[in-house]
Amino acid sequence: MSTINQETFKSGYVSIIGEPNVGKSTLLNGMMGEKLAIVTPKPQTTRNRIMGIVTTDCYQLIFLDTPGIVAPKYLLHDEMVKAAYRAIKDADLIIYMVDGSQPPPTLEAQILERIHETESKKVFLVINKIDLIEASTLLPIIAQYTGKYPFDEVVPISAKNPGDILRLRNLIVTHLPTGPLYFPDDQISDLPERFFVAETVREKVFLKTQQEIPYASGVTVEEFKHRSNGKVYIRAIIYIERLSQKRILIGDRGGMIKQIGKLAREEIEQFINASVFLELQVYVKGDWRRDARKLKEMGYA
Ligand SMILES: Nc1nc2c(ncn2[C@@H]2O[C@H](COP(=O)(O)OP(=O)(O)O)[C@@H](O)[C@H]2O)c(=O)[nH]1
Ligand SMILES: [Mg+2]
Repeated sequence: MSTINQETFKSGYVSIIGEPNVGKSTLLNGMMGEKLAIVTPKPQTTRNRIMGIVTTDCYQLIFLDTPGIVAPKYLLHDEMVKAAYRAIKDADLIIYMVDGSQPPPTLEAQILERIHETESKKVFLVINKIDLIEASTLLPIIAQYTGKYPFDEVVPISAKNPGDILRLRNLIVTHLPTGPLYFPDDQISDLPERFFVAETVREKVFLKTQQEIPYASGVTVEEFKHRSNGKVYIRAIIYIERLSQKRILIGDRGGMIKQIGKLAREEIEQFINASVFLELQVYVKGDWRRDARKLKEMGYA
């Protein structure tokens, strides 16, 4: 891109907030046209605020995907909820996302109060997953929400439908002020490659394991080296809380960890566009989710 027309160029921060599993990360990925945030059918997949930047000749949108708002049980949850509320503080536009196929969220009143406190310029209600409901039920669902807050727009979508994403994107742009290019036009995030590598490994753990294990695991990337043969050598550690969980994660003759490693490697190769040697190690680190220092080490605080 050459130069922007400063009189007409629009830009702003758009924060996506809501309860777990409503489709916030799916929306971010849809807006980006590529996968930045990991997505799984399990709630509480996202643990950090994730920035995705979309730049065209006419606008720059800086999306912030956030962890779902929950009633905290661990210090990790505390940090996740704090990260979500921090992300809406300075937003130019807040997207409050709900799942149209589910009853109204339980923490709705709290979330709306926090949105109100931010005095954020614009607030959209995005009702997601409308592919799962009958068209005739949509109007009553909209009515259910609009009485509770003076939303600037109410937008029913399916975050998996590119047409809906485009419609929402255009609507966002019309509500944003003119503004500067905050980031270089080729930058897609403020997070380092290592972060996305760790997240990809964590996603595969989420997808391949059950019950407590996904939630009891955290991933750090210890080494990330470009070798002279063109390959990238990556060593990552999966932290888990108990020895019994470690056994399951490693699996019979290492079968589980091999599967996780293979799925993660294939995706990392696509993301960084190089062939990768991925080494995964599993360490037991009891109660890391309640330990402030360990959360810091893992990048969650
Ligand atoms: N049917 C349907 N599923 C969706 C839609 N958007 C997201 N999902 C699914 O809902 C689950 C949670 O999505 P995710 O983006 O991780 O939600 P988040 O926790 O709010 O970030 C995943 O299994 C998604 O594939 C949608 O529009 N329709
Ligand atoms: Mg998410």
